[in-house]
Amino acid sequence: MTALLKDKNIVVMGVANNRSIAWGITRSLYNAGANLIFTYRQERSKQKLEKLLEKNGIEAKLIVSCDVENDESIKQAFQEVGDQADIIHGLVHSVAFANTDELKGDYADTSREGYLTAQNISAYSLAAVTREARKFMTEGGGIVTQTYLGAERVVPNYNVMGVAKAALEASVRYLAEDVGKDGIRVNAVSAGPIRTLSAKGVSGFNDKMSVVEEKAPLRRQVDQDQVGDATLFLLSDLARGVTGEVLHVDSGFHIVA
Ligand code: NDP
Ligand code: N5H
Repeated sequence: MTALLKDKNIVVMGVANNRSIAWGITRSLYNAGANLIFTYRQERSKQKLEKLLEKNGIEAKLIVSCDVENDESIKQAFQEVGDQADIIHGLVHSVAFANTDELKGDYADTSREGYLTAQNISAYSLAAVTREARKFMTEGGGIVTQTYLGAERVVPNYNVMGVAKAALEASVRYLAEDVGKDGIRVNAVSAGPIRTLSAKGVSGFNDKMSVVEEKAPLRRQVDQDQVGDATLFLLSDLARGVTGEVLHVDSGFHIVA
């Protein structure tokens, strides 16, 4: 593939380990020639990331701490990125969180606190990071987040996260309007089920995976590399006419009744 992102500075948020969707995205962006900047929340994620980078011969331009629940942490992180990189050309938002006890049973039983936590980390954070990143996106660029079909349809157990993803997808559209005048595009990838650390242990995950193999037009699982390449497309100039869009990378599962 041609170096679609040669010399572009791209910030990647949400690598926890080698199974993370953000790690699949990292591989695609690296192969396309991008300079990579990473943010992490937990120290353990930073250590995993450093090992992965070393093992794969990838050099990060910068690795900074960023807890998206905290405005000051976001401000500091992007200020540091701006100081070191000067210009940001792209941003990958691949973070979400809900308490496990809210990811089962009735959505009606969601606590106020659990609802706010899911919205805070999984949806509001996209607006907050867009606000800070755009200050340094002086040459335009792309922002891509990760969503799931549970935003559009009732998927058992996804519950509070489905409502947070609906807010995230609406945010993609409102943010696209805000930053479009600066030549910045905002899009989402809606991936089919992929076994990651977040997905591990949540009830109903295995069933969701097998039904994709049975029913999706392509009759195969989705993997991190497919999401990585779609994210690369959305960040690159090939997608220069695309903004406010939700692109399904799900073997076509969402079109089937
Ligand atoms: P991972 O567990 O690998 O990644 C989740 C990431 O979220 C971790 O890196 C975690 O960082 C980060 N995170 C959580 N809370 C915060 C916070 N307050 N501040 C900063 N970072 C935070 O799982 P996935 O790769 O599966 O998830 C990535 C995205 O993909 C999510 O938005 C998810 O909803 C979405 N998605 C996943 C699908 C799947 O089947 N796996 C399908 C469709 C969408 P740390 O560990 O350092 O806390
Ligand atoms: C219908 C399904 C299966 C049921 C619902 C799953 C929802 C998962 C989303 C959230 C992000 C999972 C989550 O927050 C897990 C945490 O409570 C516990 N895990 C952690 O704290 C780990 C250590 C860290 C790294 O995780 C985070 N997030 O910080 C949906 C599936 C078919 C598809 C899917 C799994 C979608 C999705 O959005 O991830």
